[in-house]
Amino acid sequence: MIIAPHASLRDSDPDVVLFTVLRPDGSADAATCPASLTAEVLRMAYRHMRRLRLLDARMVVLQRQGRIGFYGACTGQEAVPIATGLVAQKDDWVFPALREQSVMLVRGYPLRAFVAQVFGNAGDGQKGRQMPSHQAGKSVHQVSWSSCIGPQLPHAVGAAMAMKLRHDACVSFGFCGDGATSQPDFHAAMLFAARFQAPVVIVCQNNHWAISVPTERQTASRTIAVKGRAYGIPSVRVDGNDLLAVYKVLEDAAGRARRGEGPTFVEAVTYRIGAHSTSDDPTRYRSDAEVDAWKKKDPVDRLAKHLRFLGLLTESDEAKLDEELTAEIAEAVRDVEAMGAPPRASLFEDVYATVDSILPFHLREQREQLLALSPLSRVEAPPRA
Ligand SMILES: Cc1ncc(C[n+]2csc(CCOP(=O)(O)OP(=O)(O)O)c2C)c(N)n1
Repeated sequence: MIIAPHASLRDSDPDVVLFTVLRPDGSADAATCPASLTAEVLRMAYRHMRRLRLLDARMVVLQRQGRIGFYGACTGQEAVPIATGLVAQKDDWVFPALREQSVMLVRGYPLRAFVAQVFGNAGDGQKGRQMPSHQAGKSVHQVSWSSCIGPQLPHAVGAAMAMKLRHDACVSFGFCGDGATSQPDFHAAMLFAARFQAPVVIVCQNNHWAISVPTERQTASRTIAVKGRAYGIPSVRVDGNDLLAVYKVLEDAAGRARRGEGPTFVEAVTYRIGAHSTSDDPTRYRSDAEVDAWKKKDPVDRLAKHLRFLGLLTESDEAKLDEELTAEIAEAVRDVEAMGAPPRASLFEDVYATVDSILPFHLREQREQLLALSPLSRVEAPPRA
């Protein structure tokens, strides 16, 4: 089992023990702090955490202003996607659930293309076909967030099996929320990953709520991590708001997968500070007191405190960074919002390998009809019978 006798473990019961590295005073446990988290990586991690925090906030405002249709923020859960982006290597693959879209930003996906996906316009690599926030990026090996809860896990395990069969030293990262662990897909993925020792890291972000259903109503298991142990997968329960701890656990898990030692299951204990999505009002099912208690454990604040403790960040650095990131996001939004809709003809692309030679005659006809419409024409719906 990965669950190991670290000095910072708070409870000797392996079902509930929570791995942490950061201490309340901002220092880190030297015995467990990963050596690869150099000052440079820590600074980069903080930059990505702040950028994501500001980006999510901006996108939620745009939705409220009616400028985008939908957004799924991960406020309060930034440590897991940012640590994943830092740990993942170029050829690894990422299969996100609802809170990990930003992994691709850490892996070099352009901010403008990311924002354009939310607008679904001509700058969107998915040509406006996916729901906003359901990001995907082939260049950074990230598969789309699935609206259905759970299927990305069998996909992640399947991709891992392909890597194994091809003897690629790559890792597949699959994500889910606590609610998704009640889905059959979760169990199929865990069973298969364990039985065939797939090089996969399955991460459950336990943010305590599946929309309005609290975790204690979701499952009778004592923790989520114990479910991995039942399948015979080394499992670890980590403080999901402690970037250093999450990084360490993911780095170890990816190393195991790369060395052919099989899957790891991670329960990252965290909290969704904001709404489930812009379609949700969490004040209807949870108390302000609960939210306020978790705000005190904010992952971005905790990393900032650590950087201040190490002398790597001052108040003026923080202000300057926020100013710079806010301007970067504002510029991206301004540029993207000015883009037009995706070209009409793009509707007919991507289903057939080469559009002109293989597109069936009826679709060719429809494409010609669509292209013949003047730019401002609207296709009128037929009158109701
Ligand atoms: C198969 C399926 N069932 C139900 C839904 C509706 N739904 C969307 S998100 C969600 C909750 C997901 O909770 P969790 O897995 O804990 O992830 P979180 O949103 O907390 O990150 C539900 C039930 C869905 N999208 N797909």
